[in-house]
Amino acid sequence: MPLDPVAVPLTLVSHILCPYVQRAVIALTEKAVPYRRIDISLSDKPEWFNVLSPLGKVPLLQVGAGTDAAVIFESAVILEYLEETQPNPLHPADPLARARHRGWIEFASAQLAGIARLYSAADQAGFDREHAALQSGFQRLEAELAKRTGGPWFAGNVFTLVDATFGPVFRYLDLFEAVAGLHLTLGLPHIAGWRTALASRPSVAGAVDPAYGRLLHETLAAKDSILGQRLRQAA
Ligand SMILES: N[C@@H](CCC(=O)N[C@@H](CS)C(=O)NCC(=O)O)C(=O)O
Repeated sequence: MPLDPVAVPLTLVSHILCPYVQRAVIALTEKAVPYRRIDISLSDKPEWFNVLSPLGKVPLLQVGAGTDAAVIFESAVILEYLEETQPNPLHPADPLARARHRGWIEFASAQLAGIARLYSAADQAGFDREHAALQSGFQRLEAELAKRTGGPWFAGNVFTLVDATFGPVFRYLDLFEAVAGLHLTLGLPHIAGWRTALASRPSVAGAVDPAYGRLLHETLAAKDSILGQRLRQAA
């Protein structure tokens, strides 16, 4: 039974650049669920956030209001909760397909972790290692996409949570390509088509603030890392 958002308000505690927040925003938008968003600073976390967040990470979904509100943490768990309580399913109905999709959501998280290691790598050897690992992950994803019938989405013609989780992954690649000349999905046509479709999906395009591109660029360029150096040189 879907929750009544008026009776049970939802609040997404967020950060302007966080890719894990974006997946929740995309799911909420696709499901047309009203919610309130609160952006916090992660370099100076508010005390109320430290109290609420067991892992000290965004996103958090607060369900309800005031002292009775429940807190859900971990983006994949938030997606599952929204799936179980809100309309417009984004998981396949078939249990086997659903389990496979959960696996690919985990794969998206692994690629995000790899992207964070890539932009933080302080020496060339570490950068090259992370670059190769990410490329190999995208090749594996390409092989998976090649098996599907139809497109442009992960599961063919239906937009699912796997799409919601890869939109934020590919957003990083847009900056890496445009500014740092870094091409992680070159020669992978299925991913290329998927990226184009995701970039023009309103829920994906609208999941970030208009200042996102500039802020991401500034944040990564400030890093004492190989990629930070490249971005500073390109500025
Ligand atoms: N596994 C978590 C990852 C969330 C995460 O890493 N959030 C980052 C921002 S994108 C964060 O809050 N970092 C703050 C910190 O680690 O202190 C999820 O899926 O929700």
